Amino acid sequence: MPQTVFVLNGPNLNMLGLREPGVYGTTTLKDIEASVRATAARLGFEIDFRQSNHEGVLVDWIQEAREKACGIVVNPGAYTHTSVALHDAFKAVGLPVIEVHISNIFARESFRHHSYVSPVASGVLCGLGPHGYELALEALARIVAR
Ligand code: CA2
Repeated sequence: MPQTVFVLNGPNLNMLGLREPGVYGTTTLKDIEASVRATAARLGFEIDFRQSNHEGVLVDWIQEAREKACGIVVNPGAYTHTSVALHDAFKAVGLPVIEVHISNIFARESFRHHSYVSPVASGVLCGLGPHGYELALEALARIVAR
């Protein structure tokens, strides 16, 4: 039976490609979902791709992943820099987590330099644009095959 990866996206990522193309490019979240699904098909993963603007909904989905997924790819959006709740949820779920950021958060404002998610992630990809999502899946494939 194929293994499922949850690909979770946080606040405002539904706006990708529609605003601020100078920072985030012109690729939409739908485009990212399509490329993630193509990569997953090659790697033999099922994908559950979701976006929410609500912190508690993301916590619920992380807990749901415990029952349904072999790993999580997450772009937590701005909650990256604020959310102890996401930190605790990832720690509790005990699944491999790859954190993705489209932009290079270290080349931006100092408030983006700290992540509450990174200490509980298996790996972090940032600044590689939407391609980071595909690379995150590749990394997860290696981790779950161990
Ligand atoms: O670079 C990333 O992927 C971020 O996670 C994106 C977040 C930001 O808060 C993080 O610091 C870095 C913001 C996502 C909002 O995306 C928008 C896209 C278009 C228009 C407005 C927001």
